[in-house]
Amino acid sequence: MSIISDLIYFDNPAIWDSFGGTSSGIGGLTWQMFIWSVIVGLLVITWLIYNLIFFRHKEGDPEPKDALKAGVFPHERGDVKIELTWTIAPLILVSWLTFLSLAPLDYMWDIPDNEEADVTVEVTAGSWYWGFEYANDYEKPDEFTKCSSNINCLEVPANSIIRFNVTSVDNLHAFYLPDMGIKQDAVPGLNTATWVDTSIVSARDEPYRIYCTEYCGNSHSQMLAEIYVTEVSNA
Ligand SMILES: [Cu+2]
Repeated sequence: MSIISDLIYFDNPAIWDSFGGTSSGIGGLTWQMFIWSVIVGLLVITWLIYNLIFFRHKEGDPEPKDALKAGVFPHERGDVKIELTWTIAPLILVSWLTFLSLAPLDYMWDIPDNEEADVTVEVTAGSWYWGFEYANDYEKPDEFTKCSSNINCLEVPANSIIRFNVTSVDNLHAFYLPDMGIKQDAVPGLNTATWVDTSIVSARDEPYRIYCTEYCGNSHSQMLAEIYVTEVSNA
């Protein structure tokens, strides 16, 4: 697969797999964001170094007529072609990346409602803990044995759609599960929601980590919780 077609095609499972990802679509996007950042970065840095070296003022150089003067915009240096290029090229690039972002954003924002989700979890953030409560009289399967309390520990079934209703009892926090690619603000007085399909991660005995990713005071960095993804026979 050539680098050109990698840049053009949104769907690229092979490359996403090598990035340790979970979905071909989102992986294609991540790869594109990365490679375009490298290309733009290289162009800018090369251009900067070229200008630093070739336009450096040397001893004995005469003062040019378009020399920079404090407070005066050097109109003589204008170049319509360059101006148009660095306006239009980034515009096309940003429009393209925005277009690519629509599909994964739509996927993320298409949150299953309580009936569509296999499990709905009420997530309550407080300084500094995560509280979890199953909603809709969900009956905990017998296989769920890993959490001794519903503070800072959550167990969910594998291969299931989990909806999280998130809120906070005091100040801003943010519910963050990097392994599953989700993050949602926890705002006092506001009910936010997010969801995950647990088939994107493997069921295992060790937990996945949950972090707070909105600075919320002294013990923000210790505001950690665990989520276990457990194989359930009748899920
Ligand atoms: Cu925090």
